[in-house]
This record gives sequence, C-alpha cells and structure tokens, in this order.
Amino acid sequence: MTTALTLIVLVLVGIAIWQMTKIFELSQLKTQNAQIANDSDNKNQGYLMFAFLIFIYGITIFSFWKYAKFLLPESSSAHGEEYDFLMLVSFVIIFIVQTITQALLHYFGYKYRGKEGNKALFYADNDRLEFIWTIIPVIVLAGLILWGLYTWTNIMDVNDEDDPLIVELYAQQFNWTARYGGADNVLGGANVRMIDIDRANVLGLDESDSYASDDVIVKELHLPVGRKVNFKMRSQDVLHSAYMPHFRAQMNCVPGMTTEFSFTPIKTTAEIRQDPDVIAKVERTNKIRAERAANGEDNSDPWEYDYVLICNKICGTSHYNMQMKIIVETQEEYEEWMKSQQTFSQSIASMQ
Ligand SMILES: [Cu+2]
Repeated sequence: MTTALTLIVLVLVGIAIWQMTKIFELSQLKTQNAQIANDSDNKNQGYLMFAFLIFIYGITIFSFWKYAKFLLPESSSAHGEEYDFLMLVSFVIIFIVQTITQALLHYFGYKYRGKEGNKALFYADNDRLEFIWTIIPVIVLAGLILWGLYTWTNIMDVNDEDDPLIVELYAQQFNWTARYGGADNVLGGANVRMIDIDRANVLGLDESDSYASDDVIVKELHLPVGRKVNFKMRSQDVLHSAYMPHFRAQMNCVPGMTTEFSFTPIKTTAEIRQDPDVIAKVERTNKIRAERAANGEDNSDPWEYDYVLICNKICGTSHYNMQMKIIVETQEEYEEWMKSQQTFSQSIASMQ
C-alpha cells in the first residue's frame, strides 16, 4: 500500500514538473528559431558534460566505499592467488584507462563546443597518432591474453603429481554428496543405473568393485590443508555447477560424464575466521541477526563463517539452497575425522 502511494505521488510530481516546464517555455519570448542551438545552449551542454563526468566519478567512489565489503576475502587456494592477481592487474589497467579517457572525452566535448561563426577543421588522418593508439592496446591486450592463457592452462591442468587426495562431488537436485577413495585413495566404479535406495546405495557404487568397498560417503567436505585435491564431479539429474568461491574454483557437473578440477587449500577454516575482512563480515551479519532475534524473527542464530560448496547453475526450485559445508583442517584433524566415518561396505552391511 505504501509502495503504491509513493508511486502515485512520484507520478503526480512528475506530471506537475512537466506542466510547469511547459508554462515556463510558453512564457519565454522567442527571439530566435528554437530548433538551432545557440552559443548559450552549447555552453550549457558543455557544463552538463562536466556534471556527468562528476556523476560517473562520484558513483565509482561511492560504489567502492559502500560495496567493497561484499567482495570475497583473499583466496584460500594456491592457484587462487595467481588468479586474483591477474584479475587485479586487469581491473587496475581498465580503471586507469577509463578514468583518463572519460575525463578527456568530456573535456574536449566542452572545449570544442559549437560557437557562432566557428568553422570545423577538416582533418583527414594522422598516421602517427593512429599507429600509437593501435599499437598500445595491441601490446597491452596481447600481454594480458597470453598471461591469462598461461594461468588458465596451469589452473585447468588436472594431473596426479604430488599425490593428490581424490574426492568425488556428486550433485543432485538439490544437495551435494562427497565421496573419498578410502585407505587406497581410489574411487570405486559408479553409475547412476546402480543406485539402490533400499540398500542406501545412493551414489550408485558398484558393489562388486573392491575399490568401492572402502569408499567413504559424507555430507560435509573435510580437506587437509596444504594437500592437493583432485575433484571428480558427477551429476545425477541435470546440469549443476560445483562452485567453491573461497578457493576460486568452479566446474560444471554434467549428467553422464565426469568432470574434474584440482586445487590446493592453503588456509584452514580456523585461519580464515581470523581474517580481518571475515571478522568484520561476521560482526555485521551477527548484528543483523541479533536484531532479528530481538524481534522474534526466524534465521536469527549467531552465524559462524565457513567455506562452502554451492551450486552455480540454476538447476530448479531449491537451487538457491544447494550447498555443502567445507572444512579445511590440519592433517591430524582430518585423519581423526576420517577415522570416525563409515566405509561404503560398513554402511551397506548395516542396512542388511
Ligand atoms: Cu544445482
């Protein structure tokens, strides 16, 4: 109701301003043909260009000040630092170039505005100038693209060097399941056709495959810090995308095929919680939650910062809530946690 009233008031104010402008126009004595801009019109337009320049600089500064806090904290994976640096360099270059060119564009728009009696200079071309403004972007862009390709190739190179931990991420509407290879670090064969809900074989593991018997299936992803992890993604139903923003990692999960991504976590969950940006974010969020709690609203428990795996492909109605907690911990803590988990053969046996 308030929104509707506000809208009506805004429309009425708009109409009033429009009508007043018309009255104002009619009251002006027409000294010359209004269709042709005179010096005063051109000067006004020139000043408006400056006003617009101030507006775009102002909104840029405002956005930095107001929204910078929503950015992700520093990367928690080894390759993520490289990736962030490439992104930062690209942004800085774009930012500097756009700041300078916008100023020049608007300044020259003002300086060379139309003036009574002035005639435009016919200036066909200037080879040297054209060479300069072509070669500089060519060199800068070629550099960025080559550097980008090199970084991309490095990040996307999933190999078995350095004894990686093998983890399967299994996507389905609307949750994630993770599977570890067990003591042998080898995942058993699996196929959606072998899913047997009655026997709790939810990932369709091949029960006759000896590699499958020690596999560990979990609903919370634990990773030891400093060890490379090779992820193998599967999907049961539709396209999903395994997105781990803190690790700068994303890979589509495609029904009928296995996709891969690899990274090394470099910060434990305990460490990221000490990050000043993260502390500030938690404080802000918990302040809002405390207000909600005071009003007796839902979703008001104090929040603790955690790494997450989320789905980044709109896969259905509950896509927004398709997530799994990730805990990065020390090798000892990881082993301790792993010991408390059931293997696939144990969970199957407990169903019989
Ligand atoms: Cu999904």
